[in-house]
Amino acid sequence: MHKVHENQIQNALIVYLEIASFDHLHKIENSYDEFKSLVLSSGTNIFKEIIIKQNSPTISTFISKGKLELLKDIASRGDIELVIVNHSLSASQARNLEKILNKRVIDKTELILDIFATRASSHIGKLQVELAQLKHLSTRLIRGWTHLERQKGGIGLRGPGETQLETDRRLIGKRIKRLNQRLEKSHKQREINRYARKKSRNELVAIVGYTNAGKTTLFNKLTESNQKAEDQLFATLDSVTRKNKNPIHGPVLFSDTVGFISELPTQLIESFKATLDELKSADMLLHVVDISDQDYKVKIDQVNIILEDLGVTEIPTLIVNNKCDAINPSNLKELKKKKNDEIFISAENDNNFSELRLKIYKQLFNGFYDGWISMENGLAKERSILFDMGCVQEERVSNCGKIFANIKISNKELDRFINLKGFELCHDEDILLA
Ligand SMILES: Nc1nc2c(ncn2[C@@H]2O[C@H](COP(=O)(O)OP(=O)(O)OP(=O)(O)O)[C@@H](O)[C@H]2O)c(=O)[nH]1
Ligand SMILES: [Mg+2]
Repeated sequence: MHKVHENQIQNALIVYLEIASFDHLHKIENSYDEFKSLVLSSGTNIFKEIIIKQNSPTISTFISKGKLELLKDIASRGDIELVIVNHSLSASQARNLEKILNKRVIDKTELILDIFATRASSHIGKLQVELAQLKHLSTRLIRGWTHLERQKGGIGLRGPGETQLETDRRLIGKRIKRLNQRLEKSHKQREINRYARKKSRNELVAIVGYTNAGKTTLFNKLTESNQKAEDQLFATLDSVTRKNKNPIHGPVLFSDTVGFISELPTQLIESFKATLDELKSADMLLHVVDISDQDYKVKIDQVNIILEDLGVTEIPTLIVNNKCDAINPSNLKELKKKKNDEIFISAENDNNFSELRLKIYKQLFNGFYDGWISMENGLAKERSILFDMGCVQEERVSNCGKIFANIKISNKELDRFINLKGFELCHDEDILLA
């Protein structure tokens, strides 16, 4: 499989193709800015970049013949080691381009796969990326990809009498099977963890959104964590789940997830599906949007498409418009007026997330009870649960041993106690009488 940068940084010619016949959406999906961010995130050195305007893609090489001559000329100069194209190419298009340019050609899918490959750090993440890479590779093999033939010996032993291609395909098939088995095992463990969470009554809030929207920055603030947040695409690959640090808000876990991108390679979605399956068990989604991005609307749609694909559209979702510091105040005012059921924050500069937290807790716990309760002295166990939960703000004991406690608790949690014999909500006056 291609590795754009295994040890050393490679010099790339990046080719940005603007296709006039593509519709608006398709153009944004392949925007120059996003493409450049992807290339930079992969750690490749942009040796030269070229913008090509073309009416429509050609079948055999995507790039038109005339432009290809020009490109060939540029690619043959200097120290260019590979050519990166801002579209997804078919196997034969990529192969034909490589033949003509005599350079390795990386398309958008491979670029994303490569970024994932270098970012994956957990056991499960690495397996998922390898699986996606192999699946991608096998589609290329089926159509007669010749890369492996060039790196003979790289992939393993060869059976007698078989062609290189058949052997490669068989070995890849085997490896895919083994990876699937190992992944299944890891996911079983995760399922057990998920079950434990349900049992412990923790609510799960998953943070989702387009890559680079600020998910990790928000996650860090909400959970006082220190995950890597960077101005890079796909800084986060592995989901991380942490407990909320604000105790009065009840037992909430926040989960930071891998960012989405338009045209996320299908092999990646498939491989990550099991991890993303965790989203299904979330009680709420925070969809983080970079509101300072001029293409934010398209990106919201792209994220929604993926959420739909993952089957999580039923989960209550709150749109969190982030990076409000980066847009002009009058625009912000307008946007707030238009989207009054959404939240506007700056995860980086603004520590005051009280409105956000309030919305979350309202959704999860159906609001709060903040007041006095009384408990007969037989309810010692319940009393200690309330203390453990950090709900008790003040406590008084009457002469006859009845306990009065001033608690702040979510209505959902309160439900556990409300029907117990000897447990009652009371008014402040009752306390005075006690
Ligand atoms: N101006 C501004 N920048 C922000 C804000 N929040 C995050 N950023 C920046 O946006 C970049 C991406 O932030 P991350 O938190 O890594 O974004 P992410 O959504 O986790 O990205 P991936 O994990 O790569 O998908 C970083 O450079 C952050 O510093 C904000 O409120 N305002
Ligand atoms: Mg992140």
